[in-house]
Amino acid sequence: MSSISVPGGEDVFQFRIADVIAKKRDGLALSEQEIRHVVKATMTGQAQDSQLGALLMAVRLQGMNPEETLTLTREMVASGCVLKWPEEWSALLVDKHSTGGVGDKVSLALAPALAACGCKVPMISGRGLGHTGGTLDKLESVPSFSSQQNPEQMLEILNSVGCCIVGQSKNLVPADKIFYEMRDVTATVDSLPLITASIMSKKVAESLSALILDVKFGEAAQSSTIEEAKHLAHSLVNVGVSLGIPTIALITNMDTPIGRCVGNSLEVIEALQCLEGQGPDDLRDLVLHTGGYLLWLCGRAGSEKQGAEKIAKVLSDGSALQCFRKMLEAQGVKPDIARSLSSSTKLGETSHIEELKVPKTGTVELIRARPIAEVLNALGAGRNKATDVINHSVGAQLLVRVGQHVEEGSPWIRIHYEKPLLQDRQRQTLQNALSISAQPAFIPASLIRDVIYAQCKKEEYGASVRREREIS
Ligand code: IUR
Repeated sequence: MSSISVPGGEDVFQFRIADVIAKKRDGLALSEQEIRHVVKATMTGQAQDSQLGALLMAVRLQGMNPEETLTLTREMVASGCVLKWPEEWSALLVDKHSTGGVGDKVSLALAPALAACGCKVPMISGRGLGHTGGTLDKLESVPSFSSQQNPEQMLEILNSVGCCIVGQSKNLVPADKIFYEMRDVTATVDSLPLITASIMSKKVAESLSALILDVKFGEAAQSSTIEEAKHLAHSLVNVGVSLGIPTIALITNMDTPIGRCVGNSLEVIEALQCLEGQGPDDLRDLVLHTGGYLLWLCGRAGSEKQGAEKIAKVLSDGSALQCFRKMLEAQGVKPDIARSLSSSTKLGETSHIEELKVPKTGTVELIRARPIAEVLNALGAGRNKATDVINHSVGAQLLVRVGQHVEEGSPWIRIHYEKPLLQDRQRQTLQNALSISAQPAFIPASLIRDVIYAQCKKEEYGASVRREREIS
C-alpha cells in the first residue's frame, strides 16, 4: 500500500486489488480503507471482473468479521444515493424484508396496515426468481400497476397514502447490482457477509426509523436449518443496529406455503381477505406480529402486543384496505378498479382448473411448499431467469391445512393453469407434496419460532437504539 496526498484533500490510499485478494485468501481481516478501495474500484471499473470474482470467492471461503461486514455494508450504501425524507417523518419510516418464501403475501397486507397506523412505508421489493415469489410480481397481477416510481414519486405517494411498494431504483446501492450479478455466476451467493451487506445496504439507503426482517428456514427457504437462519438473522440485526436502525428479526418456518394460495393473482386475493379482517390464520398472525413489532420499535406502541392490537384494528375497520386501494391508484391502477378491489374481484382466470384427490384417509402432516412452487414455476407462475415472462393467473389453492383430518378421495389442492399443460409427472410431484399420517399431527400455534434482537434488553430495545442513533 502507498499513500499520495491530494492538494487540499485527504490522503488517498492506493491498494493493489491483488494484495487485498491475497489478504482475504489467507484468512486475514480487511481494513476499512481496503474495503472502501475495492467498492470504489468496482464502481469506477478499475477492478477487473476476474479480480472481483476471486475476492468474492475468498470472502465466501474465509468469511468476514462483524466489523468488515459493517464496513462493506456502509461502503455499498455510499456507492449510490440514499433516500431523503421530511424531518417530521424521522420516527415513522418503517419497512420489512423477507428472505423469501412460498405463498408469502405478508408485505401486501402489512404495508397498508402500517400506513393506516400512521407510519410511512417506502417498501422496496423484488421480483421472484426460482421457487420463491416476488411481491412486485404479485402486485403486477392488478392491471396497470406500476412498480417503477422514482424517489420524488415515492415521496408524493408517502405523503398522500403513507405506503408504496416499488422496485429497486438504479441509483440506490449500484454496487449491489454489480456484486450480485458477479456472485450469481461465481457460486458465491450463499456467503453470510455478502448476503448481509446486500440486504442491509438497500435497507439503510431507504433511511428507515425501524426495520423488521423475516428470516425463513425450512425446505422451501434459503436457510435449510433454524441454526443457519439465526446466524444470518444475528448478522443482519447487528448491522442494522450498528447503523442506527432499530432492527429485529423473526425466525419463521417455511416448510408449508403461507396461507392457502400460491401464485400471483391468487395471492393478491388472499392478501385482500386479510385486509378485510379475514383470511387464513397463519397469514394474519404474521401480519399482526410483524406490524406489532414495527410499531413498538418506532415508538408508536408501548409493546409489541399493543402494536399487534393496532394492526388488528386497522384490518377490521377497513382503513388498511383503503390504504391498499389508494396505494394501487397512486401507482397507476385505474381509479374504478383500485377503489372497488376486494377479495371477490376476479383478477384473471385460467383455461384449466383441476383438483387432485387425497390418496388415503388420515391427518395432514405436511404440505411441502417447495415441490408445489417448482411445479407452478414450470407452469409459468414464476421465472428461472430474469427475462422469463410469467402468467399471473397460474397458481394453486390448498383446500386442506396441516393438522386437518381428511378422507380418501376428497380434493386437497386446486391447480389453475393454462399452457404449458399440467403433466402426469407434475401431478405425481404434487401428490408427493402431501404427507398423510395415521396419527394426529402437531400444529404449532405460529410460524414464528424465535425473535432475534441485538445485544440489549428487549424492554429497552427500540428506545436504546434510537438514543444511540441520536448520539452518533
Ligand atoms: N436478497 C438480497 O437482497 N441480497 C442477497 O444477497 C440475497 C437476497 I441471497
